[in-house]
Amino acid sequence: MNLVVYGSKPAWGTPDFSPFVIKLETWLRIAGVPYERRDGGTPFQSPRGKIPFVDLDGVRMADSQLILEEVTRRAGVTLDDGMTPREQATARLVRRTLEEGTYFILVRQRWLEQDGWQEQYPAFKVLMPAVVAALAVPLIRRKVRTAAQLQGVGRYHRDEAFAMAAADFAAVETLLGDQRYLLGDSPRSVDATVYAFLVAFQRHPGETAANVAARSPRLLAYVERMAGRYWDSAR
Ligand SMILES: N[C@@H](CCC(=O)N[C@@H](CS)C(=O)NCC(=O)O)C(=O)O
Repeated sequence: MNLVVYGSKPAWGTPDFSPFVIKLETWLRIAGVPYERRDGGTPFQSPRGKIPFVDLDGVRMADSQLILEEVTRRAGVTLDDGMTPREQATARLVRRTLEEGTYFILVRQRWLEQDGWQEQYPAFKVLMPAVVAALAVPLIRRKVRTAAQLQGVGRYHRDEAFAMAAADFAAVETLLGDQRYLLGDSPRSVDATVYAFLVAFQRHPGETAANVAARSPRLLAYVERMAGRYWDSAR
């Protein structure tokens, strides 16, 4: 199997701007599936208009979850074998909470809050030539603002939004308890998502309630454990 993963670029001491790229790469590392990583992927090159996307045996496909499910089939990955129905349900709900809920609070922090934007703009604009950035970045930001309104995260007060993400991380922390990984002694697929969103909030320079909750001693220790095992510890 030949697999090329396209991400954007590392940011804030994490492997990628996009938590979904971090998720996919972390999952491939947990599963022991070799891949080649390429920086500079853009939504315009992706069949679903989002990153990550991959070339899997020469066929381009997108969506971190659909990619990992296809890789699981092709490579015979057994990472989630033997999980009880209750563990499967927990994993699904945690994954979708972080990816479809908490994610939009991350987007809001980076793109729509003044303090977040001061960090985001200089880091993001270098992804493209300066003339393109001057035109494209305001357009992307307007699109993000509209998306935040439609999705709903843009309709909360700032403190309400960050309190929701903080509560998501508190729930993850409760499930984790004293275990090494979310569901016990060994990592499962869901740990790739948990790691991605925790590392994104932990290492972003922001100081919102969400960043603070993600940086609890137990969640910091979890990320260090994952990073030490699957990434060089700098990331
Ligand atoms: N469900 C997708 C979500 C991917 C996603 O939202 N990627 C963002 C970056 S974090 C993106 O490419 N956004 C560009 C856009 O929406 O135009 C996955 O799991 O891959």
